[in-house]
Amino acid sequence: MPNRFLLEKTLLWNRRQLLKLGLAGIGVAGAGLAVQELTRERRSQALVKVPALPSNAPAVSASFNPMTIVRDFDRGTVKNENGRKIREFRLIAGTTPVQLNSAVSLVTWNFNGRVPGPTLRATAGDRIRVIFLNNGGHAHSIHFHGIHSAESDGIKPVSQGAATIYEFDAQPYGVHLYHCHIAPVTRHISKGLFGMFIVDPPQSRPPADEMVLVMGGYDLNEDNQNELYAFNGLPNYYMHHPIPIYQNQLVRLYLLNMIEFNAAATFHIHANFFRVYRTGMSLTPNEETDVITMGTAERHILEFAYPFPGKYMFHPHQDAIAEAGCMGHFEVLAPA
Ligand SMILES: [Cu+2]
Repeated sequence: MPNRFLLEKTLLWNRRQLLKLGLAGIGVAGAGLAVQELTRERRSQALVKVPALPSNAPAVSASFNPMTIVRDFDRGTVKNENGRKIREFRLIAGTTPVQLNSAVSLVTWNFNGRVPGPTLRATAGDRIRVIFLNNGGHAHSIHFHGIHSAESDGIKPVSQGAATIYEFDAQPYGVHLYHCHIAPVTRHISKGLFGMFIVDPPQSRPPADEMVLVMGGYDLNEDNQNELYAFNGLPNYYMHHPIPIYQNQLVRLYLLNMIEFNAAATFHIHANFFRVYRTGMSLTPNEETDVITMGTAERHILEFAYPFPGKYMFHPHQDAIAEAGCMGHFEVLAPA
């Protein structure tokens, strides 16, 4: 994760808060496990050809670059405590001004300096520990989708400057999400406090070029309507900076709709069809189509491969949403 150093520094600075949470002494015994995890991941990645990212794709900051967000998965720190595998994540709520287009700058509320927040990733059955520090200036929280106890449900406000821990088992496998749950939730979400949470099945899915797209909307004047929309935080970003993929390479797209104020958003890819794994909860596809409708917080895995090189659009087929920023391209390249 690009901003790990920054996070460590911030959390070290807040060691007193960690001590209060009883966490300061935890986490020395997991090195062997972490190496095993990395090796498994590298072995499966070695089978997949992924084009280099375009070097001219601009970033908002060191921690916020939609081109790297596409293939950036945060697997946390793996630890072993009393024989139990723990996967520990650190999330910090903060505020970041973002130039959404040449005319509009917005102070986003976000996790770890980016919209969407980090794509957290675990395997079914892992014990998840999320250390949450709120530096966001308002009360916030993190509510995870999944199956867990009421105490870990993340609806209690965490005040500015305070920290808390959410702990639960990663279940069920699928593609899920997390978001702030402080009222008005529409405002906290539409300003950027959301992210994807992937729980892999115990048996891995076949190797693929895996990527993340999160659809969001920005209500700039607080009239409960969105004036701008985006994939992965920045309106029209992938329209100007297409996502490179290889011809005939299986792409596994983790797709989440976090658009508030619109009852639903659709998603369509040009010149192709995709297989849909609804909520990512099966290893066999539920249907094959070229446009899918998703309510807020709905998410799916889509799989496809492009047989012909060239540039292909992807966007919601509600064209008003597409034309207000939710628009992108894949650049399909002949294999090198
Ligand atoms: Cu919030």
